[in-house]
Amino acid sequence: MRIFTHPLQAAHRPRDEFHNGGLTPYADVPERLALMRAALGGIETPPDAGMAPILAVHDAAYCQALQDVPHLWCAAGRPGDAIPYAFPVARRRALSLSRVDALLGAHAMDTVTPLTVDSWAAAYWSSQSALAATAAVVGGDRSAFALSRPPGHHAGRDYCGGYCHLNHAAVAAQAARDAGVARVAILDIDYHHGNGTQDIFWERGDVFYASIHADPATDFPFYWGHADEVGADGGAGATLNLPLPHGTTLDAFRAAQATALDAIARFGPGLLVVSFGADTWEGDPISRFALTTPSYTTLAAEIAGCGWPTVIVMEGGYAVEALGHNVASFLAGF
Ligand code: Q9C
Ligand code: ZN
Repeated sequence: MRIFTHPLQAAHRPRDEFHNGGLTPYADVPERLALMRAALGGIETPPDAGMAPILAVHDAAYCQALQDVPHLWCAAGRPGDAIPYAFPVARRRALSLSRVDALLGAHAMDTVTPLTVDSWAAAYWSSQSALAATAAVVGGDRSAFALSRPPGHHAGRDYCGGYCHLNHAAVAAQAARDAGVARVAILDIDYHHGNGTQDIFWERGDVFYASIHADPATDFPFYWGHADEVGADGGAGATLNLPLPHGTTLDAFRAAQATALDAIARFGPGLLVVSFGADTWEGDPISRFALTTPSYTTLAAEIAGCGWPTVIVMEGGYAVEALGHNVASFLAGF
């Protein structure tokens, strides 16, 4: 299986995230990439497919804000990384606001996703990795892996959040559509609900989104991923949410994945994008599921058994020392 990642993905290194009343060390450390690289062989650097496939999913002003905000932050003489503190929760609309806090808050959903001057390049190349993997699969490969980092599934068309800036899985799915694949499914098996991916395709019937995740009643992102969210308009019925409780082990996860795969089979995709997070692992420092390293081979084999051409995109997983083994275990199932 071809694997894509770019060295600039490691440049993004925020110091802290703000939650639970204070600053704590940022969980999405660049060492995640080094350990995944070490556990996998034959990694390729993606070609640069430019902005067009990113702008097919993301708002242009948002992409510009991601690039401008860290520089405006520095120019304002601010210490540390750029973290928003005010959010337009009511009557959100396009305003051209020059103050960095207003620009940032208008494009963010939380305070755990600081921006640095290197964030844009890391996110951009993570999307390019996803695009290279998609091109390989559209070109006839059975599967390919985008070693994306920072992750993507919490990012929406015009907002960042949950350590995510650009939604690589959405960029991959849209690129497959634009390459002529009529129906694309996304299976999201990160511990957290992929609110950004769901939001981007909420009203679309051509891209099916299924997610298995910790119940948002107890876990981030709280406001999305509840079982009654099924999409709307042309996308009504093309979103499937399967929340699970803390302590979930392989058997219950497998049953949920079987439900998701059945729904995807009924949808009939020409290509599958898997948003894969290893934060479902028993030792993950910010999560509460109990999958083991061998669990991932089992889950992946069941996905592979469905026979759809598959693009795998890396999302979360914060037990850094185990991450390489968990990713290698998942890819072994293919
Ligand atoms: N106790 C992804 O896995 N929660 N994002 C911070 C931790 C944010 C995770 C609080 C988790 C975001 C892609
Ligand atoms: Zn996650």
